Amino acid sequence: MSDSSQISTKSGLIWRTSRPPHGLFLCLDGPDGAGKSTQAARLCQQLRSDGLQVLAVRDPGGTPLGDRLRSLLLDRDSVESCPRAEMLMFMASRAQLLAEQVMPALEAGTCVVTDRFLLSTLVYQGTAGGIDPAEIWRVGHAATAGLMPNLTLLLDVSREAAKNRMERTRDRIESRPESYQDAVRQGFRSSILDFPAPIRQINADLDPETVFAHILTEVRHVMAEHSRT
Ligand code: T5A
Repeated sequence: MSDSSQISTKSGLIWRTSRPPHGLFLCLDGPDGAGKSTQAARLCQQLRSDGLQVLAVRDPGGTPLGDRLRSLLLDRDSVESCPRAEMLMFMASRAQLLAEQVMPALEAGTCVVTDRFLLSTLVYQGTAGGIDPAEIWRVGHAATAGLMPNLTLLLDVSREAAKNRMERTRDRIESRPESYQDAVRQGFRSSILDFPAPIRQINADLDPETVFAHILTEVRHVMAEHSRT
C-alpha cells in the first residue's frame, strides 16, 4: 500500500497507517466481555448511515483460512497447541485477512472496522501468555506488512462487568483461569503507554449508549484528521 504514512517505530520496525485516498482502518479491542462486538456493529451502522462504504471483519477469522484457524484456536474440543504455535496461527489468520479483505477494501477507499487486531496477540499471547513481546512485534510486522489501524479503541472493562456479560459457553481462551484474564486486563491497560499507533482507552463498564458516544467522539476526531492528510 503506497498511500500510507510512517507513524512510528517499535522494536526497530517501522509502522504505518492508511491515508487518503485509501480508507480509514479502525479497530475495537479489549478483554473478553468488554462489548467489542456490540460496539463494532453499532459503529458500522453509524458510519454506513453517514454514507461511508464500510467493511466489518473479525480477527481471527473473516476468510476461509481464517475461519478454519479460528476453529483450531478457539473450539473447546480442538487439538492442543504450544504458545508459539498458537501465536503463529493468530498471525496467519491475520495475514490472510489483510491480504484477502482489509487491503483491497482500504485501497478501494472503504472504511474497515475490525473486531480485534495485533494488540490482542501482544496481550493474550505476550503479556498473559509469556511470549517475549519483542518477538510478537517482529512476527506481527511480517504478518501485517507494518500496517496499523488509524485508531484502536481499547474497551477497558472491570472483571465484574465482564463476568456478568459472559454467560454463554466460553471458548478455549476464555476458559483459561482468572489469573490469565487478570493479566490480559492489565496487559491492555499498560499497552497504551508505548503503542506505536493512535490508541484511546474507553471505559466499557458504562452503559452501551454512553460507551458508543465516547467511541463516536474519538472516531469523528480521527476521521477529520484522516481527511486532512
Ligand atoms: N485472542 C484473539 C487471542 O488470544 N489472541 C489474538 O491475537 C486474538 C485476535 C476470541 C478469543 O481469542 C482471543 C481473545 C478471545 O478470547 P473474540 O471472538 O473477539 O476473540 O471473543 P470475545 O472477546 O469473547 O468476543 P465476544 O463477542 O464474545 O465479546 P465482546 O465482543 O467483548 O462482547 P459482546 O459485544 O459480544 O457483548 C457480550 C454481552 O454483553 C452485553 C451484550 O449485549 C452481550 O450480551 N453488553 C453489555 N452489557 C452491559 N453494558 C455494556 N456496555 C455492554 N456491552 C455489551
